[in-house]
Amino acid sequence: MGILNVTPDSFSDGGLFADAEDAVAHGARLADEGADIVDVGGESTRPGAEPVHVDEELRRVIPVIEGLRVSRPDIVLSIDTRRSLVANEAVAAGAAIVNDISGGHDPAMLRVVRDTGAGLVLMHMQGDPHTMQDQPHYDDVVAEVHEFLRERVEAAVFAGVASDRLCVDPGIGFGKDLEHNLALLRTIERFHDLDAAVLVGASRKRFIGTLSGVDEAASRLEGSLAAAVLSVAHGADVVRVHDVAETVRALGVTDAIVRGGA
Ligand code: 9MG
Repeated sequence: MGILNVTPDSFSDGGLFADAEDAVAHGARLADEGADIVDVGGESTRPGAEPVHVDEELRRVIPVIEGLRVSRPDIVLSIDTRRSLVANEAVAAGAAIVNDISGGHDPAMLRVVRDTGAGLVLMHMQGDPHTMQDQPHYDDVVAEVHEFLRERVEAAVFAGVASDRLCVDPGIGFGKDLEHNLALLRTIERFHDLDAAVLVGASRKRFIGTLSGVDEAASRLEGSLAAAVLSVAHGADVVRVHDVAETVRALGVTDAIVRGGA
């Protein structure tokens, strides 16, 4: 899954693709580099980010989804949003998947996904982007994140979303400190018993900068590759990344070693 942030303030590429035409061109480039899915987001979720008004979120993402649908109908698009209204409009415009970092917190989200037949990524987050890194706390991070996702999968299936349309995501960096992130990355296999695909998003995140000593987010390629490779080796089905070409090459080797997929 390639990341297409249409925001002025995302942590590693904020402002780069805020113009719809540039964003469409970048989305096409991500697909050409090997992304199976392009994830379009109009609200920054970096720690400390302020929420954006729904009209502004729609203004950012809908022209990009429409532009990609017309120019590149071959690309599978996902919409990165917490709002059912945005999800609904985005699916009508051409998105096939809803990537919801709140795990379906908006009461109408599961109904929108059911009615549109979209796929759904349910992610775990402690708190919200504005406050989530203010001393996150867990007694047992893996058990608590697993239980949250189990409950959200159950709620989605109860709401009528087909279980083969679901993906779960432990939410690396969302209300988690370094040790929480590492504990989750070491135990990715645990999430497979939830009967959904498993997605991991670690690309360029702060813990990678901390571990590799790289301050600038856009320069965290090597650490991001290490996280993607190990996530897939431990059973992740999807990795959400900025550096698609490099990740695809690294995962080709990973797949051959781990699964004999050469
Ligand atoms: C939008 N977004 C930012 N980080 C993410 C992650 O780790 N997972 C998912 N599903 N979405 C994310």
